[in-house]
Amino acid sequence: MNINYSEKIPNNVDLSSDRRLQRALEQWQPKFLEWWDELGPDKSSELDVYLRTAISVEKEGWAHFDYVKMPEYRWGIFLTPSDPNRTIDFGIHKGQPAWQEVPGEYRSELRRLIVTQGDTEPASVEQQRYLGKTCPSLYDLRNLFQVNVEEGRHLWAMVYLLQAYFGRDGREEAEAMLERHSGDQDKPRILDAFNEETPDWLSFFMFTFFTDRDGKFQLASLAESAFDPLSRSCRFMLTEEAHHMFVGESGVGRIVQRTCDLMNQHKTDDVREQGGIDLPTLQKYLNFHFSVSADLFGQEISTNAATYYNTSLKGRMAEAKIDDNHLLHDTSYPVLELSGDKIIKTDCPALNAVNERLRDDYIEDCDLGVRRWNKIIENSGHDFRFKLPHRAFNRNIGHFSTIHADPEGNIITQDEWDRKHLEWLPSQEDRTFVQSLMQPVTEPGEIAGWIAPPKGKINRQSFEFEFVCFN
Ligand code: BYC
Ligand code: FE
Ligand code: FE
Repeated sequence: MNINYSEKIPNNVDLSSDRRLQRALEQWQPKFLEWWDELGPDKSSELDVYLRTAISVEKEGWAHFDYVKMPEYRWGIFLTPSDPNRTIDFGIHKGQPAWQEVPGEYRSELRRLIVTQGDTEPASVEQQRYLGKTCPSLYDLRNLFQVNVEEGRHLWAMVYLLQAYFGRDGREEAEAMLERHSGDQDKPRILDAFNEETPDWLSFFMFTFFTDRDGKFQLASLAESAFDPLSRSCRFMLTEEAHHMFVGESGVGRIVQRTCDLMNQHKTDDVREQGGIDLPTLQKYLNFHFSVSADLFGQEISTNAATYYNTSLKGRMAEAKIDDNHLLHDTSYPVLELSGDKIIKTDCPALNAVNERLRDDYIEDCDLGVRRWNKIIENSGHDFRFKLPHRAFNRNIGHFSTIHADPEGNIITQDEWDRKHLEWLPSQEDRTFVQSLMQPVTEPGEIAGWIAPPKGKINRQSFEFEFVCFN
């Protein structure tokens, strides 16, 4: 399953055998590059960046590292190998062979799912556009760029599906991917989290921890899809996603480590004067990114999600590992709901609660990471612990968007919220402080004072390596 790099668009889908599709994608390619130049990483086109490129879609194939100028990165179309015997695992089409074409009756739903997924990818690149200016080290700069080129490739993955399987509509949607922009007043990105700013590296690490993790769970659900090309695209994307979450978890972990070191060295909890980010401020950023990302799972009770599941378009995470009949007819699932001024648990039809179930899986996964951060604090001898806020906190989608809740999940009045929310979410002052720490460090082996150096290596290259060359 090697990737053909001799073609203009690297691929493992035998693109040259479909001239029409090849031409459509070759027409889209310069528009993508124009978009990258205009809204991708700022002032980065001349840098030599030590990037990995996929050489095969097999597990061991991930290993080619070399210096690349990003505009010359080989974005392409890579699907995991096809399994000709694959059958559908859930919904009314359960047991039937997976689809190699889009059934006419599901065309618009599938298109919508693919467009929503695809839209997030370039959005994140736009959000992260200026971070290169303030990188804490060359190691981190390289990781940022690695994430950016891979999100660019994820856009290619969805654009391929649109152009290959959705005809004229698909071509129009592919164009629109480059016309909506993060935070744009007139043509914003589709999902709210992707219109927020990512103005500093703390936000970037929180984003890759919390928001890229939504990517992991959504992609895992789409990987269950009966539409086999979508499933195979998402499976390969998931192999790239693991690195993004590593960047987030280790990035925040290194900040926590540095903060604790400063606390010990200076015998104080308030390390701002020492140029560190105090733990309560980190908790506020965590609260913000968790709550904004929780919205990405949609409404708790969703007929869209029920339809997607019932018609075998989008499954649950790891469908094959779940021990039930994979139909969800006549079964229930516990969901938190509002009842007057209380939050109560109610059993809801499981089919309508698919979004909430995925959010539950997500929260559990987030919590594991938070525990690992807490271990760092504990090992440094401090009592402070991070905590995920309650899911009702600071929500804009679903039941809880109509009320205010504190991080513990107590419903509070508008008045209380107005008085207290800046104890829980970053204030302008917090943001200004964090921004003030964002001074670029671009000498090999050096690092900013608010974050600890990494422990691991990239392809056996240690932290001192010149991961990005400014010629
Ligand atoms: N913002 O029935 P509901 C990633 C709308 S991240 C704005 O619950 P559904 C990445 C909704 O559209 C993964 N609007 O909706 C990470 C609907 O509108 P209509 C991205 C929202 O469809 C980092 C209405 O509210 N992938 O890859 O069940 C870096 C009713 O809601 C939002 C996907 O999302 C929102 N947050 O659930 C780079 C997978 N939530 O019909 C990349 C594809 C809901 O009333 N998308 N609405 O007009 C989906 O599966 C679904 O669209 C959603 C929403 C789960 C997002
Ligand atoms: Fe992605
Ligand atoms: Fe990602």
